[in-house]
Amino acid sequence: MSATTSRVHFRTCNLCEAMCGLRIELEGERITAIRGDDEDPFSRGHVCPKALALKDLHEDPDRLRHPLRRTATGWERVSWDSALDEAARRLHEVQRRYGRNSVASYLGNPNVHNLGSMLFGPQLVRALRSRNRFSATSVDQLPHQLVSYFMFGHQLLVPIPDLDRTRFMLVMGANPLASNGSLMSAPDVRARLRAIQQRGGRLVVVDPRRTETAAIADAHLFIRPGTDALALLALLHVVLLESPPRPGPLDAHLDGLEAVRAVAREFPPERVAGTTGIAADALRQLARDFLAADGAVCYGRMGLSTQPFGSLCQWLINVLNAVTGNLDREGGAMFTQPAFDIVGGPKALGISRGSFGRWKSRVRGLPEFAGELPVAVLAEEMLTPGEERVRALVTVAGNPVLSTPNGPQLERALEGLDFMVSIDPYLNETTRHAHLILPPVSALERPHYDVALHALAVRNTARYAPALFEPGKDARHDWEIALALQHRLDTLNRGRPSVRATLKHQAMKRLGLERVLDLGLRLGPHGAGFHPLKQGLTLAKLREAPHGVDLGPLQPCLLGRLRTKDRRIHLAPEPLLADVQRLREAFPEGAPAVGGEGELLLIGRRHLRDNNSWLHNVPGLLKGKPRCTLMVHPQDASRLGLVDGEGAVVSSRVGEVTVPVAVTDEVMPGVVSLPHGYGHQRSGTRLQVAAAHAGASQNDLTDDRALDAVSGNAAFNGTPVRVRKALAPAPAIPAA
Ligand SMILES: Nc1nc2c(c(=O)[nH]1)N[C@H]1C(S)=C(S)[C@@H](COP(=O)(O)OP(=O)(O)OC[C@H]3O[C@@H](n4cnc5c(=O)[nH]c(N)nc54)[C@H](O)[C@@H]3O)O[C@H]1N2
Ligand SMILES: Nc1nc2c(c(=O)[nH]1)N[C@H]1C(S)=C(S)[C@@H](COP(=O)(O)OP(=O)(O)OC[C@H]3O[C@@H](n4cnc5c(=O)[nH]c(N)nc54)[C@H](O)[C@@H]3O)O[C@H]1N2
Ligand code: SF4
Ligand SMILES: [Mo]
Repeated sequence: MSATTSRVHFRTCNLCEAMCGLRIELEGERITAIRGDDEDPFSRGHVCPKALALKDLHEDPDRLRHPLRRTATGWERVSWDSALDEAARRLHEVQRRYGRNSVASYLGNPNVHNLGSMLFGPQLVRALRSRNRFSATSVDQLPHQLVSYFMFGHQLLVPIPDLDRTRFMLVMGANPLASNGSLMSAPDVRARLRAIQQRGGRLVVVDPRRTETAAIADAHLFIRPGTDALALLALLHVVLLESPPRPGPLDAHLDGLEAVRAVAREFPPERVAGTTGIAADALRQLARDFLAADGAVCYGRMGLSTQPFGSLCQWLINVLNAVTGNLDREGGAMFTQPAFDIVGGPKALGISRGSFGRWKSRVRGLPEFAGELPVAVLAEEMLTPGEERVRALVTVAGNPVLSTPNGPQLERALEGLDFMVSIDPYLNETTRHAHLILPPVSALERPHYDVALHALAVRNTARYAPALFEPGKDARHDWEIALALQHRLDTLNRGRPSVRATLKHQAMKRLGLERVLDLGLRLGPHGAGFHPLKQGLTLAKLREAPHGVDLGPLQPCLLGRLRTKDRRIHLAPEPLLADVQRLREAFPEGAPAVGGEGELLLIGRRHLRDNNSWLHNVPGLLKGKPRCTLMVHPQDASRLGLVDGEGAVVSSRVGEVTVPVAVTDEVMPGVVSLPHGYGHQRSGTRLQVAAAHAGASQNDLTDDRALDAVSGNAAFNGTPVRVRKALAPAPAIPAA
């Protein structure tokens, strides 16, 4: 019998945006507990049930540990060298035959939570030299970035609610109690929202569903999906035309106020009440309460970004915060100053301030933003014949079959590709179409620092953790895979090996992650620079502070960080102003905004125990009642003959799914809600647990033609659907 030693390891949870500090207890190499780290100054001991999944994911027998190569009969294990050589050679061959743009890339959400991918991923994409770059950005927060680029001159100068000091928070289309906050990293968001009320402030939620967040709010207003831009214009109408001006710290730096006022003039609350479903009095009161508060902030997330007027919504939110004097002010919408500054940071990171329309997608002519095209066009770029048709794909930490609109069409397109390689730890709905799968180490085998999320947090903090486990000898980090593939592609593109390039590659490899991070920390706003005696952050200092370092509350800083060429804040960027015409046409005066005859509007939802598509192989998170149900209002249910717990067939322009019904007045009449990220019934995957809790994919219904017209972001929310009673019972979803 050998005595095992116990030890404790501290790290940050990488699963959602909240960055909770974890205290992981081990006996030898076995994890015995994962708890919240009480000494983390930011998360103060908070965790959610997903934290435990880090252990399950690490130990998951389905998680791939070696590169796999597809054969006629299944999958075979191959060596890293042969997999990387083959991947580079085949991508290069496709590009040589059909042109650079015939290879596309798709980067999924977990890249953002991965230090190595943040620092080394962009270089792999660059080595592909293709205009067909895609990512989860365009099914998520693209409107925020586009609007920040237009208004503040940098796509990542995204205003963050000053949650801990605000006295009035208007939440539109976000459900932080389930999502734990997004573009608002805030561990224990429930306590932080409650604290607003405890200091005498108010929380108001505008959502077509009475969500978990709405349930703790002081007021909840139902809104018809897709009509938020109208409601925001009405709020601006009251603020700009019916109320005395409220001076703000940035007034002298705002351009375009008159243009905004002219638009707002057209939309008094009475003009939008019928369409939005919010009474004129309620809108007027909301605007006045917002104005009266000493520090107010309007915050809108997925429900506003992923709808047909996503960019208008995010723009009008920034305008509302600015004209009420709440932009860049304590208690309002502020800008984080992270230790590793991706806005002011080194260009080498590959994060540009943004760009718009430098090229267009081949088939539909949608504009690029910051070097990427909207992923809603990916399938058509593969399926539509012609020069530069996409014939090969690289996916990195993405599951677009389940996460992008019209998933089934994308599946058909993937089947027709000449070549596909996926950097991913799972054989799932997307990677099953790959020829090669290159699995990285698990999250516990890598060092962690949240380059992206520290930059979007409600407080300036920094926290670093070394790897908990040594990766196996034959395991590769995401960044190592990216760098190795990039080097091979560069060599093939050059046509001959180059001593200089090889030396550079070796230098990068040796330099490694941690030295790049140290450099970023030293050069950042809280950094020590290179002066040995200067106080300030270095990686060494973060290593000495395993619970993280508190760098204080957000500070007004916009004027110093503004990146517009004229150093002004642009309240009325032309492309957004112009899009108001589309809004007028979509909702003429007096128009009710329900779907067409017999149609219901489908919206999404998140649950605390899900995380997009990829935590469904963790048994502990699937306990309890099945969650992939269609919420239907009792009135609609009785009209359509739908019964709680029985099946319904939901159909849209692009597809059909059968799901169990949950009858509830949580959703407003005319609206149905289904979560995304399910649909694990597809054959040929290696996800034993998920397959037994398959559910149906919401993106078998969402439409690749439904977009926010300005940015090209997917408009998942408000998909018109028809619902009928299923004749056969819904496929059984066994409880765990
Ligand atoms: N547990 C869990 N946490 C997560 C995730 C997860 O899958 N599970 N995903 C993570 C990711 S990638 C992200 S981006 C964030 C997202 O974070 P959130 O945006 O907070 O998450 P959602 O739950 O999608 O919230 C969107 C809300 O918009 C509402 N809505 C839908 N349509 C409309 C509309 O037209 N108008 C208005 N006003 N509201 C509308 C929906 O009812 C829903 O309540 O969550 C992150 N955190
Ligand atoms: N209908 C609808 N669709 C949506 C949404 C919605 O609200 N409604 N939400 C959208 C949003 S906000 C987002 S962010 C997207 C997410 O879209 P995606 O990023 O495409 O999908 P995920 O489900 O997050 O899948 C993540 C993939 O990364 C892999 N992975 C996990 N960790 C790592 C890692 O460390 N390294 C590597 N290489 N791979 C890893 C997983 O195995 C999985 O294959 O979905 C979007 N889709
Ligand atoms: S809230 Fe997010 S960061 Fe915190 S433990 Fe849960 S999944 Fe991890
Ligand atoms: Mo997301």
